[in-house]
This record gives sequence, structure tokens and C-alpha cells, in this order.
Amino acid sequence: MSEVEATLHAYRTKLADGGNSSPFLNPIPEAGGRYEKPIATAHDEGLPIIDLSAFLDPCSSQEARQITAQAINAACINYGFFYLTGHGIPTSLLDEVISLARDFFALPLEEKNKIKRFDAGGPEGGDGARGYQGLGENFTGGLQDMQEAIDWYRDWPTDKKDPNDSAHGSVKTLQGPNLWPEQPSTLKPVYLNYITRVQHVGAALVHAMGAALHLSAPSPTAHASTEDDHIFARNCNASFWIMRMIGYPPLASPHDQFSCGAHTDYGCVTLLHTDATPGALHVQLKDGTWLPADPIPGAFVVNIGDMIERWTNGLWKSTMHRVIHRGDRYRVSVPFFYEPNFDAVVKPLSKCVERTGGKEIHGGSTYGEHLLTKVFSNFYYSKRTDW
Ligand SMILES: O=C(O)CCC(=O)C(=O)O
Repeated sequence: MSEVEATLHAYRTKLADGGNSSPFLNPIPEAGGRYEKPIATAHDEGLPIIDLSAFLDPCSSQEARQITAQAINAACINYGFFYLTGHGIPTSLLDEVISLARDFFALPLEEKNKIKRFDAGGPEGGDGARGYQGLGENFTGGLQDMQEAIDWYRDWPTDKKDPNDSAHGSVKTLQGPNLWPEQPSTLKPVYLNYITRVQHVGAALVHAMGAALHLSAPSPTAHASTEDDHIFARNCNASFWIMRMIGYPPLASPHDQFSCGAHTDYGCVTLLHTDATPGALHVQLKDGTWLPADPIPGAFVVNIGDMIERWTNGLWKSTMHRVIHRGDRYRVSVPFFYEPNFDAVVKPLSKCVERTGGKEIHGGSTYGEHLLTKVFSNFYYSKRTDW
């Protein structure tokens, strides 16, 4: 039994013993069932659990990969969300990522503000995106999110930056170095190691997603827009990834208030790693109801983003989700957004257009253009605080 399977097994045994079994937890994959049974049977309405190991092991068979790919296809059609195991990132590193986040958020505000995010085009020289945001600075759908966070992006050297092109809404505003806290002193090296590892998982996942669509076999002469099974992998080969480290105090207000308002994610796939807090993240099902996506130790919660919905012409939906944290403990999460290259042109794939009735849902644009509209609506929204 792998480390993740053992953890899952212990977790579920504990729940079963306590008579506290959640309808949202799925049975664990059978020991030794990797490759042959990469997806656990969905239990009631719970999200599926998919084992990615066949796409990370260079020796796995084509058949094993196809079984995993089919499981991904079903999960993306039905939910746009699933749990991911078999990713190969050790539990010790996942635990360290969470505990360092908790240590950072416990620091005095003055210390956290040493890496404050500043609006682009202002005297502080901010890029409008990277750095620490205090409670309530981030907006979703015009409402303040009750969270604090640090945002990091793929590094983008500023040496070619045009000083006349730094106002918000401009492509160049996302150029810049990341801002790293001095404390905790180990946060930066641990997170850099994590970023390397989680990018590897993201790359394997979009590879599997391409295989799941059965477009056509990749050819050596393919270019960025060739519509074959490697189209996602090729257009993410310099992924303009984003990583957020988020802290959520428990919501106190009796009014409608969100830790993170309902939204879809911008890009390809989100690999969400959280602490053990249950009941906070909710995923919208097709009938409009909300399903809690409680954490499973050692597994990522994965969802697909707007660019995958656009590429697949809506065959796979970028699903709405939100966070309402009313527990009694400070919650920490670290979503990693594995995204297309900044300049990747994303438009509906013709086979997906055929499979979805023949009408394109979007005329196409670059991922960077889409990202900019999203980032700037998060921070430059007219500040509404009347909830
Ligand atoms: O913290 C979470 O559980 C989810 C966060 C999220 O949805 C986001 O940052 O886009």
C-alpha cells in the first residue's frame, strides 16, 4: 500500500469507527489496484478519486494510461472536480507547506506587509499581482473575500519592461520578480521545491487530459495549435503558473459573507492542497446545489479552469466553487494553478465543437488576455464593503 493509500485507509477507518462517515468520502482505491483501477467508485454524490501514477511512471502501459484518461474524462464531464492521488509528492512536504503557511499568517501585520502587493502604475513600483494581500483586499464578484494571501506567479524578468506600459490592464504589469517573506526563513526554499514538484504533476495531468479527449496521435511536426492529444501539454510547456498561499479566519459576520466568493478558475487545472478543515470548500453540482469537497489527506482537490472549458467547447465545464469557513480554527490552503503559457492561443478544438453540437462557445484569445481581465477585477474592483 502506498503512503497516500495508507493515509486514506487510516482516515476512513477512523471515520467508520467513530460512526461519523461522511457521504462525501469515496472508498479508497484497492491496494495494488493502481493502473488497473485508477478511479475509486464514486460513493453517493462524492467526487471521484483518480490515481495519476500511470502518467508519472514512464514504464506504465498504454492500456493503464487509457483507463486513467477515461476516468478523467468522466470526472471532467460530470463534475469538473476530482481528488487526485498517485502524484508522488511526499506527505512530509505537503505537511511542511501547510505548517509554514500557518506560521507566516501568525506573524504581526507589519512583518507580513514587508512584501505587500501594490497596485500597478503606482509610486511603490508594484506589479499589481505579486505579494501579500491583507484581509479583505481581494474581491470576487465585487464582494470582499475574508482572506489574506500571498500570490506568486511564474517569474517574468523585467529587463524588457517598457516604463510607459505599467498601468493596470496592461500585459506588462504581470512582469516582475516574486516577493518572498524573510520569515519563516525556510518558507522560500520549501515552496520553491514544492513548485518544482507540483509543476511536474500539473504537466502529467494535462498530458492525461489531452489523451482523454482522443483527438489524434501526436506527430513530430506538430506546432502549438495542432489539435492532437498533446495540445494541452504543448501549450503549457512554459506554464504561466500561479500559486496562492491563503489564510482564512473563521467568518464571524451573521450576514452573507464569503471566505472566497463563488468563481471559476482562470486557466487549465488547479491542484488544491489544504489543511484538514472540513466543510469550507463547496463545489456547485449541475443541479445548482453545493457539495462540500472536504480534504482527503495526501490527495489534491483538482478542478479544471476556464481555458479547458474553452478548448473543449464546454464539453468539460469549469465548475463554480466557493469557500465559506465557519469553523473555529484558522484555515490555510495553497492552490497551485497550472496554467497555459502566457501567449498560448486558446480556442475551441474542432473535434470538441463537433461533439457539442457544432457551435463554438468562444472565438479564441490568448490565456494572458483572459488572465489580465481576471487579476484586475480581483484587485481594482470598486471597493464595496457594505455587506
Ligand atoms: O481555499 C480553497 O479551498 C479554495 C480557494 C480557491 O478556490 C481559489 O483561490 O481560487
